[in-house]
Amino acid sequence: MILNNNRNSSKILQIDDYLKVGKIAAEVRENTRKKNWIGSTLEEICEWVESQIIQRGAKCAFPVNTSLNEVAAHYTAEPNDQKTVSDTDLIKIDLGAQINGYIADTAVTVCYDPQFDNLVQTAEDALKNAISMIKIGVKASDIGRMIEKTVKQMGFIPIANLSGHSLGQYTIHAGKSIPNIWSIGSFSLSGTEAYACEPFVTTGKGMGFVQEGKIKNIFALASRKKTKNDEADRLQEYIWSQFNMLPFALRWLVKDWEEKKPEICLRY
Ligand SMILES: [Co+2]
Repeated sequence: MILNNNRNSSKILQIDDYLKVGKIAAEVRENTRKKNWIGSTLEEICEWVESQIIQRGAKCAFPVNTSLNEVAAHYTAEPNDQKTVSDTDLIKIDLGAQINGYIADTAVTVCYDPQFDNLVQTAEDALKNAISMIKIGVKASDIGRMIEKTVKQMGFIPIANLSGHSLGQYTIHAGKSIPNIWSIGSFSLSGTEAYACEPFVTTGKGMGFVQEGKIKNIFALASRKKTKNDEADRLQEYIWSQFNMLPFALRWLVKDWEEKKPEICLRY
């Protein structure tokens, strides 16, 4: 996030929340990086990381994503997901924490197979180089150019249709993209907005684009309206009270929603 020097504005509270939640997310990410996950199920990873966020006094801004190998992003464990990490897997663990709706969004790639060390290191370098240029007035397209250059120099390709993004209160994707390649039609970073910068790197064999997968297990309210089904309405109120408009996992509802099966209500 970019801090404005003008601290006597009403933004002070939100800056404090951003700093607090950013510190929490970074700590949890580093602890996640250090742990040996070989033999753990995706569900165990999600629950451990989510509990680390909660223990530090923040809430989850979205379900922890545990995306294995060719899955680039946006997969959270299903209820009782028994997929297990092996020593040849490469796993992206993406976590979000929020305080009063102000979000820190960060990720780490974990891999125990040395043949992918360069790939993982390249993603780290791309992020470091991108962060080093971030200040008020910098064009998002120039950050994309830096990410693309760093990645291609190492013989890999950036994923063009995944990107970083602006963050709003209770809003993960607040409308602006920080691209992973140079692109036209860009905006300049402002001093009153938070951004997530998210380089994704793939091997030279890939196309550099992701496709939609089949499994859908992350949901969010798009609007609040009556469904003509009492239980579904109660679930909707529960979702609103717990997560606002932020994403949630079926896994969370299965654990905490005591009425009828939440997967049935969700269809409404
Ligand atoms: Co993000």
